[in-house]
Amino acid sequence: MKTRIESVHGRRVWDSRGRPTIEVEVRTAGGIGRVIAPAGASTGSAEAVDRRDGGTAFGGYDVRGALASVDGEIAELLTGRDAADQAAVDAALIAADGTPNRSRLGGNAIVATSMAVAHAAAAAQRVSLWRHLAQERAALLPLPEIQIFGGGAHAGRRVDVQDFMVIAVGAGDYAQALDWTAEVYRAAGRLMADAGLLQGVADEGGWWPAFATNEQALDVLMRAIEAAGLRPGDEMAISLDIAATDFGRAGRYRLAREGREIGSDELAHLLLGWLRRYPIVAIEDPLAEDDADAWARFTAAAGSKVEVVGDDFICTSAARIAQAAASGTCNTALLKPNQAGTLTETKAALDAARAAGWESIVSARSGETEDVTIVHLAVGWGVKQLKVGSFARSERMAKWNEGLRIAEALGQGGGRLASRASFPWGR
Ligand code: 2PG
Ligand code: MG
Repeated sequence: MKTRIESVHGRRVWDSRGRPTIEVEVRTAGGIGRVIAPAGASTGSAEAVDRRDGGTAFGGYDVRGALASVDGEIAELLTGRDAADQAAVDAALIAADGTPNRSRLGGNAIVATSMAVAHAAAAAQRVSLWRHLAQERAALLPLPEIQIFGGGAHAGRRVDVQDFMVIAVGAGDYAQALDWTAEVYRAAGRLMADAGLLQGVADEGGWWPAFATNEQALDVLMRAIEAAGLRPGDEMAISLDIAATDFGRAGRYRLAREGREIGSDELAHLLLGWLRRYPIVAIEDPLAEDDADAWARFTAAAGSKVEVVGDDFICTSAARIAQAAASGTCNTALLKPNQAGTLTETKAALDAARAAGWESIVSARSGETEDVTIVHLAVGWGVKQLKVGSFARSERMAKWNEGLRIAEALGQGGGRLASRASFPWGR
């Protein structure tokens, strides 16, 4: 059997924040699968957790323990199994770990293994992972959601909002979406430098701003879109990740920039004001993960054309999505494989989102590497949107560039996107 797993090997490598992480290599007679685990900074409490060594070396972020899981228990567990049976592999990993949050073997060890197994199965068929996942389905490229400014936990809380992003809603294809975003990114950097507001780049490659308020960021973003020769709203829309779990608890939110604390309704009111004043089509984690009632009120008030995206709130969990759908707390799922734990659980979350009539966005983490697996997941599963951080730094560009390669392999020149009318804001 070409897909029989012959060996599983872990390797300690480094991520985009210069922290140790795990690469897993799965070998079958038919080919090799290799994946590097990413790592988040703004995390939800229901996520699968990475196993880190603690102590003083590398700030406690070392992964020798997780590495031992891969080379020891995990290798023993999977050797001889069929890499083509992803569900069985993932079930075995989950059962062997035995904890609800993967803390024993390590979420980092497990997610890299799970995805490396998928790559190995694809390699044995001599196809790329996206094609292996898409089977006969006609594949589309995902519409990119790209960060222009970084804030929150990714930029020393220089602004409260974590991601100020753009979505090229008027782009004709994937390549054009990247072209337009590149111009907006450049224009934003130039405007900020001219105004003395530029302090380098944040964790995901977005400009590290010295804005006085969150609104100033939105205003500069609008000017950057116009300076790039694009029509805000029509051609280039705005998307925000508030990442409110990072600065809110028990219905109270601390706006560090403005030095004040506000309640859930006040925060919702502030954000709804932005939705009226700026062409915002998606807003992620507008409230904290422990503020479900306020989420429901916000989502009802934001209306059906805005994607209200659950990240920390949902943690890529099928059960949490079903629950959130029943209570109307959001309408779009952010899908991060390392939050769910395995590929099978990530796909289950996508299926739950689809069953609820939600949109989905496949997402990278703030700690990334050259690994491009998530692009293959988005294309292979037919997910219409992809979030990877900014338009700088090679751990981000590797993923945007992989989309261009897939577009070419599909014979789609620029890379066909889902029709505008298939998105909530396009209806
Ligand atoms: C998020 C991600 C990516 P992190 O909050 O959506 O921007 O950040 O990986 O730190 O959770
Ligand atoms: Mg987020």
